[in-house]
Amino acid sequence: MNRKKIALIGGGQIGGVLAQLIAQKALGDVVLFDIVEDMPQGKTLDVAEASRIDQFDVSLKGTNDYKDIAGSDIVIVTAGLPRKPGMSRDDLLTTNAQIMKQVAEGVKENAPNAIVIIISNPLDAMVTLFQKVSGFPHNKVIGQAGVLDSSRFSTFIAWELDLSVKDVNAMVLGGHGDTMVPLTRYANVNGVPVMEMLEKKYGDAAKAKEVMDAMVNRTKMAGGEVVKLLKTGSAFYSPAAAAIQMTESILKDEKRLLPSCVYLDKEYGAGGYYVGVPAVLGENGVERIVEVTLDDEESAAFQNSLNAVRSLVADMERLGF
Ligand code: A3D
Repeated sequence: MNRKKIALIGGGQIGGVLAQLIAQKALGDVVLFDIVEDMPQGKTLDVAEASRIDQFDVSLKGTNDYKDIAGSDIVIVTAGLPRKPGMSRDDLLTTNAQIMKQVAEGVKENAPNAIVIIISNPLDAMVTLFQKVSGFPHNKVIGQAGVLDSSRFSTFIAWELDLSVKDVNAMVLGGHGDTMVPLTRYANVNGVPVMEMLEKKYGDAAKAKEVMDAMVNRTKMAGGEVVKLLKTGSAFYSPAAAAIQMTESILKDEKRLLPSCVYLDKEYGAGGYYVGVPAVLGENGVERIVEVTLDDEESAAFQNSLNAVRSLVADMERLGF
């Protein structure tokens, strides 16, 4: 059997949706790992029992044993605590760093050739830590944040302009926190600049800017908006959908240009940090990093976000990770 194998580390809210989406899209066989006994076995059984209805033949296995992830082509990590109302992503640092260290050791030992997508927060620090502990090549350790943040931004633009989100192209760069950088100047609807459409709608450049600023702020706070409403956890449908888009691009070698948390050395003057920028994702993981031309204001915002990532990583190192 030549099916791809996808291991999901963490069988909570996002892990469960990931298993279902992978099955429905028949992307490959699924192994769902969690430390909680029986739960991943129960979730995969539940998803598998929809196979007749959804017409898929992939196998699904729940497990508490890392050995079952052997031979995985892709590993998606959601292990870790989600936010509660009032918490920032960075508040999760100590607990999730301990978990991520264990996960990196388990993946290194059992699936050394996998390409890894991290979703656990605080995202930029968790990707950094996974790569450090596993020693995997940088092109094979990627964080998911930008695809989701960009989808949120695109959704708000579509609602504002009252048109299909399918035609909206908008990208968010930077770290996955309040300093993220939605690129307003590049945002367009099938090539037509969003700013131009807003100016026509309101007949006033100042009002158009005000509306765009509000969408930018909502994008930055979008994760917290969901946390506040859910009260018991954070977003899970949309982060899972985002990681699936990245997974598909890698497994099918689509080479899509997706905003991803990737390792930057000389690019963007980052000097050895993981942060969100557009990257081509294909069968080798990160195949290319695309440097967007930023004006002074965008560049300052990106540097500010990079500094936030630097200080988060420094905090993590001070904690001994
Ligand atoms: P949740 O439903 O709590 O699932 C996390 C799972 O991790 C639980 O089932 C735990 O049992 C499991 N777990 C804990 N410790 C370990 C361990 N050592 N090994 C393996 N599994 C373990 O959370 P969730 O699925 O809602 O969110 C998962 C993570 O994703 C959290 O850190 C969130 O903050 C993060 N998240 C990121 C984004 C991004 O866009 C980056 C969006 C939403 C959530």
